[in-house]
Amino acid sequence: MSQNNTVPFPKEFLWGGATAANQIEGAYNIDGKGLDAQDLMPFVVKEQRKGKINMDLTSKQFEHNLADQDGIYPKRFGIDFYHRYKEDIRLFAELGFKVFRISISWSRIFPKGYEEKPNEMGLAFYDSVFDECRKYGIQPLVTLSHYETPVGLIEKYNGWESREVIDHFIRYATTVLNQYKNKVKYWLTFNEINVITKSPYTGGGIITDRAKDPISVGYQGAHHQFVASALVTKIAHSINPDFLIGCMLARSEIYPGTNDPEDILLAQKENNLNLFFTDVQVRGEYPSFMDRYFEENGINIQKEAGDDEILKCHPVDFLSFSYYTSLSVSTHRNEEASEGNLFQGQVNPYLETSDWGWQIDPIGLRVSLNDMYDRYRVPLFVVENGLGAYDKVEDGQIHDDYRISYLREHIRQIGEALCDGVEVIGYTSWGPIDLVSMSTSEMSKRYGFIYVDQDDEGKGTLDRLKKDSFYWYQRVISSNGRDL
Ligand code: BGP
Repeated sequence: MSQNNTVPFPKEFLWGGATAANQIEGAYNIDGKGLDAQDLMPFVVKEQRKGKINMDLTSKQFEHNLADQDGIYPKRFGIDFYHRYKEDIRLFAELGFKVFRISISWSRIFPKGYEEKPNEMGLAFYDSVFDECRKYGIQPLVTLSHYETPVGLIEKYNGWESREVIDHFIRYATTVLNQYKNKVKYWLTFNEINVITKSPYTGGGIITDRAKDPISVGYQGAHHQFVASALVTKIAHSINPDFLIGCMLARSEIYPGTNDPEDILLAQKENNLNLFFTDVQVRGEYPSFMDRYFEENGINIQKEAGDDEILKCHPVDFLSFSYYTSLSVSTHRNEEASEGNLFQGQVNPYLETSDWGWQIDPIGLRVSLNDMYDRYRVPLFVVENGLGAYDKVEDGQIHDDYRISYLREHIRQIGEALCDGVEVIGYTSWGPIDLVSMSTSEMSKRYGFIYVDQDDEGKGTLDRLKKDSFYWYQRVISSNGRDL
């Protein structure tokens, strides 16, 4: 960190934690909520996992899971935040949170996604959640869509494959932006918008074997989301000019595996493919390198007249991203692949790995922050970062020094980036309270400062327990990053 030992974090730095409705709320069929894409994702037994985790559903699996009442679908029960939000937010307040990232479950507000009128009980729930945050001076940071496409829109339109979903999203977004205009300032449109091209079902509620053009459907869905996001940005600014609207990217810094120029080129191409999404949402236009990529890969995007202008006129106010790991790519054969939930590269021998095989690279976060700030010159917000690990309860205590060390090193690198001159406005670690894993629906993959007594099958008391990392993060926040 800086030589003179001053704290690089600005006074108003937004410290906090990040969650998503589908991974915490539960209550999947209560108070009028409709089903969403994640309610159909089953628990994946570890032994059944090979290589890249499949987070897509075929048409047949979709129909099966929709009717299935016997399987284990952990996102249907979450950690019962729906009934325990007061206790949980009180614990976040005790941690000293300045900000709490949460998503609104679209199908709690519009159960099938295409109704004309919202579900009042759904709106009332988030009113209470935001009131509770306000009681403690915690700013909500709200994601409008965190992999939660309503099942009604999947059945009717095959999700974001269809342009018609844009209008339904706008109706939903306008409803909640108006409803919470005095309670929420920070908004994100789509979580990890690039994921739609890796897993169309996760990112866009798209069942690939139902798509007209399966090769293009990921990018087509992304285009629809770009347009929807830009229009929502426009509407948001007219509802409340103080709103700050961000995009959200799953960022991995991509390294060349060797210094063979072919590898340098490959890494540059992969970084560009990753940053294509923020190029559109921050700079407001498709970058030129994508023309060649689309052509070489047989991808055809249907744009309508006026789309380019919409993108150009309504860029986001800030760029947020998740960062868990870096990736290495090479043209040289290397059988060993590193793991991640959706992104895979080669094993980097300089890095250690997590219990789930994700490579740990705090310096990669600093590199990413610098790269993105150089490219975009807009405020950056790290809205996800954390370590999924097995925890052991011993005499009512959890000694998670491995988590502390992961987070400490990443926060330290954010401090370094601030000293490099990068504008970083906040940090929300992923899963401040244990929650259901996105990729495998496990409960045993834990990220929290707060332990939740529940196993993979949903058994347990649901009691909340503070881990060692709880007291550590509390000190980090109260010292504004000085005491790491
Ligand atoms: C991100 C998602 C989160 C989240 C996290 C960790 O990609 O935005 O929803 O869960 O990854 O992934 P996992 O839960 O698979 O460990």
